Amino acid sequence: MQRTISRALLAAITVAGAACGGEDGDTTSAPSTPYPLVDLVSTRHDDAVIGQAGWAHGQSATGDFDGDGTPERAVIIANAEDYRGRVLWNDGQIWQVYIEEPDGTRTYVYKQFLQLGSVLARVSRAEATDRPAAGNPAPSRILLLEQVPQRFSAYEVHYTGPGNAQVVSLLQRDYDLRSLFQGTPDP
Ligand SMILES: [Ca+2]
Repeated sequence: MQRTISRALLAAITVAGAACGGEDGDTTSAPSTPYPLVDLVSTRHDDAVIGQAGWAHGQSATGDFDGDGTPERAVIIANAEDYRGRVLWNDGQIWQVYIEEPDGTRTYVYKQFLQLGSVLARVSRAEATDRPAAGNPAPSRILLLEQVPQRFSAYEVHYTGPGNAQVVSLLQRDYDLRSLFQGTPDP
């Protein structure tokens, strides 16, 4: 079973900005954050999974992202080619990020084609203020750092269960990033 972020959520975001988007029957609660919500799941791209042919870039991390005491797996993949065990990058790749429950249910939070860009994913332990109640496990967060030659962005994923995830935009800023660091090893 595969689920993506509700399209109704995007409509609610468009109308209400960063405010709580509950007016369209959205049952998920907006994260308590001053940052705006964004929908980064493009419907142009079919769901892909780690290890799938043609998706040579795949990394995963475990964490309790919904705070229910059971770990899920977060996965980031890109449809880069593979040649003799080495990842071959083209000018552009589709990048996808999803959270997978132990039963295999996947919730996609990111699907984007990036031209000359990349996404770095990290798992963050939640701060104490994020704990829903004393004694409850604090949910981990997924941080996504996205860079393309003209923009640098940072996102935080809030996952509350299968089919329920929201992404807040911590930073989306236009830059000219074409001047690269050079050296060894090649980053
Ligand atoms: Ca969990």
